[in-house]
Amino acid sequence: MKRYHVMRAVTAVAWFAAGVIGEAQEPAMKVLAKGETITQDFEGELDARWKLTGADVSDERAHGGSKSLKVNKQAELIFGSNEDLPVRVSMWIWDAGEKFTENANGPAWGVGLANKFQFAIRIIWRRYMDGNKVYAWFNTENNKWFTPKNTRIGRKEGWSQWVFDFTNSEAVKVTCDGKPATLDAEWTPKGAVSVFLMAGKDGGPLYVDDVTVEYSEPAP
Ligand SMILES: [Ca+2]
Repeated sequence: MKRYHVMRAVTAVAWFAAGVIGEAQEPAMKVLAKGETITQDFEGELDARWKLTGADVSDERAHGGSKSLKVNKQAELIFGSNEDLPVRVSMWIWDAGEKFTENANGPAWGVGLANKFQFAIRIIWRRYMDGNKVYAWFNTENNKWFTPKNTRIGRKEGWSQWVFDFTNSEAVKVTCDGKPATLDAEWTPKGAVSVFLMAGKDGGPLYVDDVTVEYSEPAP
């Protein structure tokens, strides 16, 4: 027993010496500054601010170039910290076109908020919301993923460009190929700290391409 503890201590010292334990600590995160833009086309190296869990660059589909990010579980590009930033987030999302006849929870894409909740579009199907025809939106501060709201944007198979525009906090907009989603002010955030992507148990993996996050200087 004693010998076992000594062995563990020796192992820990060896790891520390090798830098394994030291490197496991999170490096200080670089927060997006005013005037900066992040562009991710998944053709080259990924921005270090991505946190990928069951997600990887794939050449199965692409909106631009030959690759996209395939999300089987979750991916988050964290560009802010404890304050929602008035950014404009744009991304191309692949809708596999799958149709449902009973409750379904498909992929979700949107933004993470400073309060640790998410504001996202999601493919779902409920008896009271025909997710074969429209996309739902959620603010997970409102009852997690149990309260879908209707974007009134029609489902479309293939690639679509989604924009989450917080540049005017009094008129936040979410659009799909330029069409505005129906939102309600109570659950519409004023900004974001990350790009948030999540696969569901239905609707196939989520593919995303050509992500941009712009933090513009305020208009003069
Ligand atoms: Ca690409």
